[in-house]
Amino acid sequence: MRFFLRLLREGSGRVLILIDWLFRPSIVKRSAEDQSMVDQETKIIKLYQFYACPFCIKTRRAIKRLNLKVETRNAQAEGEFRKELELSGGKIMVPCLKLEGAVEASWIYESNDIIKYLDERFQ
Ligand SMILES: N[C@@H](CCC(=O)N[C@@H](CS)C(=O)NCC(=O)O)C(=O)O
Repeated sequence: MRFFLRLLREGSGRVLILIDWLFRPSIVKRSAEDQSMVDQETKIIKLYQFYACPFCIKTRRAIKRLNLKVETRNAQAEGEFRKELELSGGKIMVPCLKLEGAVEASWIYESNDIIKYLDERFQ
């Protein structure tokens, strides 16, 4: 059952990726100076995600729309990013946004909360 649910999610995710690609969002435009400030600010932001997860696709679309350079980290495959998400973020659920701080990082789960945070900060 779990396998079929995963298959369904992967399949629908790939269809969404195609739709997302066909209907690209209109992108926020900034002056070169403003964009450079935003690029500076987004250096500490990382998106932990799965490639074909519908919630991740929605979040990546918002990042694209807001014209943000946010590094994406694959948390699907076993490895350093998945482990970090579980141990430091608190659980394996994607998308999850990591905001690196001088002392510690904060982690935002839930696609709607991530998009709200990015919209409020960068729109
Ligand atoms: N309500 C969450 C749902 C996120 C969710 O269900 N993510 C799935 C992937 S599509 C997940 O992380 N599952 C954990 C796993 O597969 O290990 C959101 O909107 O971000």
